Amino acid sequence: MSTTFFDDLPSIRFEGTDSENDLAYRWYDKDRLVMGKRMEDHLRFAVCMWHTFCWPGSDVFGAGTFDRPWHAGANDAAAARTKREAALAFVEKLDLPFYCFHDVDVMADAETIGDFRASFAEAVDHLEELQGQHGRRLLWGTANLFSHPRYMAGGATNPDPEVYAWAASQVRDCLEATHRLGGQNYVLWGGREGYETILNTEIGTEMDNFGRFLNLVVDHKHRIGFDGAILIEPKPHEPTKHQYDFDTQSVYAFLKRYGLEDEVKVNIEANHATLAGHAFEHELAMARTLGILGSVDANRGDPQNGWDTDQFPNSVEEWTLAMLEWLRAGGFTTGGFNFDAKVRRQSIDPQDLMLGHIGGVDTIARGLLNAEKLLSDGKLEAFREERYAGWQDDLGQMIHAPDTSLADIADHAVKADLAPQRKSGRQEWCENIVNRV
Ligand code: XUL
Ligand code: CO
Repeated sequence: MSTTFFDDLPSIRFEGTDSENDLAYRWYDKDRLVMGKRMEDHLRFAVCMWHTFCWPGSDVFGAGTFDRPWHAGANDAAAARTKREAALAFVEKLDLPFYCFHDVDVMADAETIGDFRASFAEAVDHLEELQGQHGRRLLWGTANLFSHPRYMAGGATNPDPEVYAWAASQVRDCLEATHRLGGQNYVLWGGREGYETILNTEIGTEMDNFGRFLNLVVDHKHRIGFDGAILIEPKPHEPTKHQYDFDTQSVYAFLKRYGLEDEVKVNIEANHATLAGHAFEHELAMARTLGILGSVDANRGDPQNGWDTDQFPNSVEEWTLAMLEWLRAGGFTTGGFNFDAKVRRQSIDPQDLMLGHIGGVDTIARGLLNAEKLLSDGKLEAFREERYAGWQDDLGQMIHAPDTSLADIADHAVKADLAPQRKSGRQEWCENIVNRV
């Protein structure tokens, strides 16, 4: 096929804030240097296959609304091929460097394990060709262990070891494909790695099985020489009532328990943070502090409802705060910002897909520039440093000295008759500083 679905759409370029063109970037100037690094290399944007090309615009009450040619009939080899061609051409038009996929997003439907492997292998051969043709790269691959009815009770936490073995086959193939396609990371999102009711669930068995699975994945990564990162994507619930990868702190506890804290990092999704009752920047700060910040899924929720709406980012305020944490963490090594986002169900034109990405890209680019300003002006950093300065003094040092006991510290307080002076936390001043940019 020589033409693709997106042929009528233009290529998107940076035109600056004075541009009247809807189909242009206003803030994302890929070659602009920010703290010594090109914007493109900082942000490492990726387009996701599943929402952008596979989801037909359906919801729990209604059928698909998008008329993409590959949705017309069965998801057979020809339809999957057309979809892959359209997808890579689209990413090139947006001039973004990466894309991401689940195994099932890129292949024809297949029921038996043999057919599944063959169909996926065919897709991977074709993707390798398309990556070269369009000059695009793979940010991460992942196996879908949640859509097929076989996974109704989970993949690696399924009570049935036969389902676990099926999951192992999908993950082995997808990890190897990711490696072969030059993928930078491999993601595991435990969509059904949790439970619906505690009444029928052995939490201990499920967590041990999940820990074993993750250890086997890490072992396989080393066996095949994949040097990308293995990432867990935290989410507290949806589709199941409770998911074991609840948030970054829970994932860290899980990794510690199964000896994986130096092997596995997190892929933080903005709306999953919201669902866990956290701010997006909280999850970034936590991952930075625990040393497990891997990558980011850049999609927001809706503050008025409690489900995973996966909308394109459009709050510069939210992204300024996020980028501040992200820059403090030193940015990405293997990770990137993946648009795990979908346009609304009434946004049926191909152009709407572009507008969603353009808005998201510009919002994040603007957040980056704001965070750069905040860091280079240094007021917030200086205030934080001053707030904790006591820990550099004698008492702070004594508290952390290896042979200091609780009694030593208590005796010091009594002997010195300590009467600590209260100091303002200056929250409103901090907020005003942020709002000034
Ligand atoms: C679901 C979600 C997934 C993962 C990949 O909420 O975010 O799409 O990003 O499985
Ligand atoms: Co995601």
